[in-house]
Formats: sequence, structure tokens, C-alpha cells
Amino acid sequence: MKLYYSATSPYARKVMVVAHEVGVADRIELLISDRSIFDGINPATPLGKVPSLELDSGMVLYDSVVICEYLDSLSAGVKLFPRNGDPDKWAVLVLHALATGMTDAQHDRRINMAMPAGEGSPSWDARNKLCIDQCLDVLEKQAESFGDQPDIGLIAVACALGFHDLRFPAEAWRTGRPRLGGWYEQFSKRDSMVLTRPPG
Ligand SMILES: N[C@@H](CCC(=O)N[C@@H](CS)C(=O)NCC(=O)O)C(=O)O
Repeated sequence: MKLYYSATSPYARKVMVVAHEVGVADRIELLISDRSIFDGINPATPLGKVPSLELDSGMVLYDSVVICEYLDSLSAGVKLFPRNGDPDKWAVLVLHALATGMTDAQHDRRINMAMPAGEGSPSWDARNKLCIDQCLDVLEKQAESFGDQPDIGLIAVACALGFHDLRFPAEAWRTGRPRLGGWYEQFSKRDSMVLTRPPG
């Protein structure tokens, strides 16, 4: 399998954390597919985004949600996606959706900030920052129940928080959110998180 990715993409990181957790990382060839948003459409997917996963059959999977579920399906042991009948199925899937939406808002902010002078929108940035802050507040309320057993929701949350540290280091999300900060500190020590840490 070939994964088209960028070393700083939180979506690609989530895919690789899943790959490590379910034990298939060594079956994945990593191919960097970095491209400036001002340099046309990334050929990794018709949507112009990374990650995408090319299977040995030639089929190309995207986006990160689909790729993660595919990798999870390869695992005979550890399962990161809930199955029908699991009591916490919907809570895990909603947590994944929340973390994905938060990452989308972070990514939008990055793109907005990278726009040529005069083209970025301060009110769009403020709207996305508000969305991110609301997500962080919800996560702080839930963090007490997070625990250290990984699932797709928790992995997505950890990757979103890591992206926040990478791109918005001056915005101290830990302030006033001690439970979330404490949980993240522990979760970040997992091999899967250490091995996928973005370059500083
Ligand atoms: N929904 C997609 C989002 C992927 C995404 O936005 N990737 C970013 C990199 S972090 C990208 O390729 N952006 C390029 C662009 O938006 O032009 C997923 O979950 O894989």
C-alpha cells in the first residue's frame, strides 16, 4: 500500500497512528505529496488533498476517515472503530466527528492566514477560532472519561491537539483545560504518537 501524505498533515498523522496501533504500518510505503495550495491541485486525490491510500489493486482510498476504517478492517486483533452493538459506538463516532471538524477549522485558519495580503478574512479566522475553542471546551468536559485505551475518536482528538500545538503555539489551549491537557500528555507518550510526531 502507498500512502500519499504530508509530514505536517493532522489527517495523515491520524492515518499513521491508526496504522501503528493496528499493526500494519510496516505494510505502508510513505510517499510525500506536499504542494502549496497556490500551486494547483494536489494529485493525491481529485479533491486536491492528502492523505490518500493506493491499494495494491490500484484502488485509491480517501479521505482519512475512509482510510482509517479500511486499516482497522485489516486488523484481526485491535479494533479502533466500534462495532454494531457496542454501547459506546455513537459516542466514539461523534468524538471522531468533533475532532475532524475541529481539525477542518484549524486547517481553514491556516489557509486563510496564508492568503496573499488583503485576501485573508479576519472575521473568517475569528469564526473558526470560536469553533475550535468551543470544541476544546466540550473536550475538557469529556476528558475525565477518556482513559488510555485508544479508539478512533481519541486518536483524532490527539492529532487535532498536536496540530494546534504545531500551528498555533501562542494560543495556550491547555490554560483552563487541565483534564484535557493531562490526558493529552499521557496519550502523546504512546509509540504511535511518538513515531508520527510532525517535524518541529
Ligand atoms: N477530509 C480530508 C481533509 C484532508 C485535508 O484537508 N488535507 C490537507 C492537508 S492537512 C490538504 O491536503 N490541504 C490542501 C488543500 O486544501 O488544498 C481528510 O480527512 O482526509
